Amino acid sequence: MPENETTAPSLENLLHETRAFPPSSAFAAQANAQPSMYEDAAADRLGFWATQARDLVTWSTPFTQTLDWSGAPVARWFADGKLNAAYNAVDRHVEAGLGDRVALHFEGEPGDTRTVTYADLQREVSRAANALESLGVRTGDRVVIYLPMLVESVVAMLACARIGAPHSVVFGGFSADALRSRIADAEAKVVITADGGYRRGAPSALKPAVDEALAPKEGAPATTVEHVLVVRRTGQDVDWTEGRDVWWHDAVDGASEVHEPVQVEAEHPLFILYTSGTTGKPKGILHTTGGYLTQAAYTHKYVFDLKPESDVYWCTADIGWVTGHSYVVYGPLANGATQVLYEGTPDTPHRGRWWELVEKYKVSILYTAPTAIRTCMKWGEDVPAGFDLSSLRVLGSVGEPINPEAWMWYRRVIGGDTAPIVDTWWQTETGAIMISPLPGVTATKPGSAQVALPGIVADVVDDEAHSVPDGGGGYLVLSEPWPAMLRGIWGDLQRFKDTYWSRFEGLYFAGDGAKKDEDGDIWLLGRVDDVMNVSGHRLSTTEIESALVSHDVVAEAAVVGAADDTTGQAVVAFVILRGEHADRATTPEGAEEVQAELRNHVAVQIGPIAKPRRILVVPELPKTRSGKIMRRLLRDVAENRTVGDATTLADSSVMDLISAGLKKPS
Ligand code: 6R9
Repeated sequence: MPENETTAPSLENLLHETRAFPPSSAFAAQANAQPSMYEDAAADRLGFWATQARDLVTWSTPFTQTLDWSGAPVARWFADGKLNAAYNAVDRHVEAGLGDRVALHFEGEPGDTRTVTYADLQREVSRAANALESLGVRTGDRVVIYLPMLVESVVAMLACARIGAPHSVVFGGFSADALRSRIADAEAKVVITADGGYRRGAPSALKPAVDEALAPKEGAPATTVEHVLVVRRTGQDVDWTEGRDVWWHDAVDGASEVHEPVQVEAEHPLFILYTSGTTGKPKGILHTTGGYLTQAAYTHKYVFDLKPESDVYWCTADIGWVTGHSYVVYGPLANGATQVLYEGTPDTPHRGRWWELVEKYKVSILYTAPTAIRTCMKWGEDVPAGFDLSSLRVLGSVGEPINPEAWMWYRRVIGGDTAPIVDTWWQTETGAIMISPLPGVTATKPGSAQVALPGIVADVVDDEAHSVPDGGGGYLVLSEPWPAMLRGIWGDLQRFKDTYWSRFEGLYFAGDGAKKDEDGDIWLLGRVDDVMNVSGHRLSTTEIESALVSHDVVAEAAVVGAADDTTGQAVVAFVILRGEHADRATTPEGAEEVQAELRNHVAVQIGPIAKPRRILVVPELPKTRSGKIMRRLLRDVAENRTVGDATTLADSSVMDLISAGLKKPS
């Protein structure tokens, strides 16, 4: 077992979890997935993927070669084929006579709605692609998208894909600084944003963060951005830079609704998505077109049992996360699905908002995160009980391990005790779902992602890379290349190799602890590195530590993720104040003031999502002789446990000092 895995308390529960829910015969009889898929893929893995790529994706130039792994660990899938991702997501459905099918049921937080058919989407995406081209965007140029959940967000991504201009979506909750560094790293030519979006019943501005991110800053390179395209959503006032800023409606509404999609090579970059790593600098995860689209469509069809003619699908993820890319935009649209797109928060204007939407649109497939489920559990069963949820027939979970209790609640209260739950394990890096039950085939187990999908090879290994026996625990690895795998870290091939391929020879190291049960099913146990998972969002301890240390009063900081019932993990920070500020924290009021200041500082530097739940001012940090902070011990403190073995500390009295300090009334 990895020593520093983060979810130790729940491991005990997991080991005793023995319930299983076999599929009903009625579900199995109509299921897309068949048990034979596992055998087919095992017998001829590459042939299996080639079949998926031909069946689910339309190629303008068919590929003849499935996988080229000669440049490992950078894979080339379907490399001599050509295609366009936006054409696959939109135009081909219109050409097949499905133009009138609803692609998006948009629901704004204030209650405004918009119904977008595939034919509408084709016109909108074409107009937006023409508008981007008139702003100078060409195939290969990068476009940063910083938007709330709007129809325009989906349109913007597809317009980029139509031109072959890789997009990089930055979550709207990230700060100007985070946005600046991502724009700079991607060397973006255009930024697409909005005046603001609706959040918890009020307009929340976005454009000022873009203005700040693009303003000249000492020590920062001059920006590469030539234009900012601004969607009018809330109507709030915005500052305007003439010549640079352009309203979306001015550029897009009048543009031609005819646009020829650019057919790109399968390995042409589709997007860059930044994610937290173990060092402070976010990693630009690079995905290409053909393999990514194949696996996004394949997983969406089989894992969710999608029947595009009759299902209404809803994935609650924001497009700023990879789940929004693969399971709001590319997977569902490639499969011609009808989906719900919701702008706001689950409790605005009331705590039943999600369930109201399920009832209103007769949602049949719901894909969400454990943190949301636990929040709903906290609000009580009465809330969903007030709505008709009988349309739901498949439930999905993603983002972090789902504890058996939340799984059972999800099944019983939301799924009416019948809808199968698919607990889907994957990462920004994997591009699409890798480990998940298949509804209609797998007998599901509460809390386990269970089995690698047909075509995927995963294992759990020990420190020496040996596969652990059933019942054993270790590290999750992926043993064979897969179509949607990342093709690298933008501009940093060495970091790609070091991060994922250096731990175990020839195996992809996912950074997650896992165990195999007696049936060989996989149970995920959380991160084994210094990446936290807060409400299903990855945050780097190092990144938050550097943000804290950049504040004048802080000398040193250590951040840990402490187990939290609702958010999975919560950020807890330990800080040492600089000598000249040390006395500020000697009174409870003073300490509170410092804590508030630091929390805001982190929000500004990274984004509100990274704000520490608790900040503890301490006199020292526990360090090993080599100077590495022993986060395990701090986690013990943060989770109110007896502090574990501290013998490898350079100074073993440090923990007493910390514990004593914290016992003082504050
Ligand atoms: C899709 C996504 C990836 C990390 C991953 C793991 C955790 C995601 C999970 C899960 C247990 C699941 N994770 N799904 N852990 N069970 N079903 O979340 O991508 O934001 O890159 O996070 O999330 O720790 O390594 P990303």
